[in-house]
Amino acid sequence: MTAPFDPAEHPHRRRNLLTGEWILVSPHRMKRPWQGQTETAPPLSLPQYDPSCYLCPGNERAGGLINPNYTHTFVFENDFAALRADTPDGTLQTNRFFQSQAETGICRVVCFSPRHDLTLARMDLPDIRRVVDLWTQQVEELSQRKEIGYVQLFENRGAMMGSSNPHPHGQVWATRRIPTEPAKEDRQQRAYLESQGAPLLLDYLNAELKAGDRVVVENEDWAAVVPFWAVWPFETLLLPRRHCQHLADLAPEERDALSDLLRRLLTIYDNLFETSFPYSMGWHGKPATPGDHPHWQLHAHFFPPLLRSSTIRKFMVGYEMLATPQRDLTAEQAAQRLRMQHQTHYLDR
Ligand code: H2U
Ligand code: ZN
Repeated sequence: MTAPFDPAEHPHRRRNLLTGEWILVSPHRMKRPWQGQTETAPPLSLPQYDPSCYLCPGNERAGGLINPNYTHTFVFENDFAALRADTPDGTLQTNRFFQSQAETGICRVVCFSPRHDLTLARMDLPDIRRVVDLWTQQVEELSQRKEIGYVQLFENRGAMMGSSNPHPHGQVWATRRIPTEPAKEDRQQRAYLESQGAPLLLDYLNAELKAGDRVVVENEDWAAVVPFWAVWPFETLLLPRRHCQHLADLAPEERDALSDLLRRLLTIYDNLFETSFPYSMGWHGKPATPGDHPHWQLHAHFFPPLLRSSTIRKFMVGYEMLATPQRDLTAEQAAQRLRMQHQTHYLDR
């Protein structure tokens, strides 16, 4: 006789409600040996100012412009922008096989701090709050432009995630059209509101808080969970408890609470493998297209690549590329590992 189904032991599929896509969970595979590639851990200490860094105050950037001697945050137009505001509009191709469209947009780089050696996890709360304010102000300003349909804020942190520079920074890409991932979330959230009469992610968060086993950290206004459908080993989803459609909806206290939650979550991440934890993170909120978007709930995704240590990462290859994303460690096991971490940074202990 076989034992009854146990999600902590047996392979199963889980559905990502935000995309409508399925992922595969294979908990029994965690014990397999690893003889593959290992990564180089980030350097242990960096200088506070690096004369060769193109983001440090007063330095010359690759495009030849000089950064001001900024004291907190600093935003500039990306010198190698992927999109331009002045690209002529129009559908280039409507051929059945060769379809293309002109796309316009604005790309900016946002420096979180003048200090070359810091990360968001290592910054003081008032300075993290300044970053939250900066993100908010970028979303507000860019969403008001009639030629912008979506504002994507993101951060690539660490060489492993392709970040070009350790100086704490993120990016903003604002586009005419809604990009692929937010468009999937738009469809899923809209369908849920239409059928259930409430925003999907508000109902989802309440269900997660009730279940408890995927919650990582929370405060009065925010919670971070390893989503039920997480693909990356230590992926998290950060959600406000109240219905907020985008960053500009947050009250001042909610921005403070967000700064607190970010600091705690990122400290937990750094403590997990005692390293400056790499990730790609970004905010998803309501599009800037005309009309109301009551189905939208603001959230941030954190996608960290590390699996077992500061030098062993998960690869999204083979089956993931050709069939469906797969993970070994369950979301519940990952959340438990994260919850066990100190909320004081290992470098401060
Ligand atoms: P990462 O977030 O992946 O590190 O990228 C940093 C961005 O900074 C990248 O998009 C831009 C690059 O185009 N950049 C400038 O705009 N000016 C520079 O002098 C170097 C890098
Ligand atoms: Zn720097």
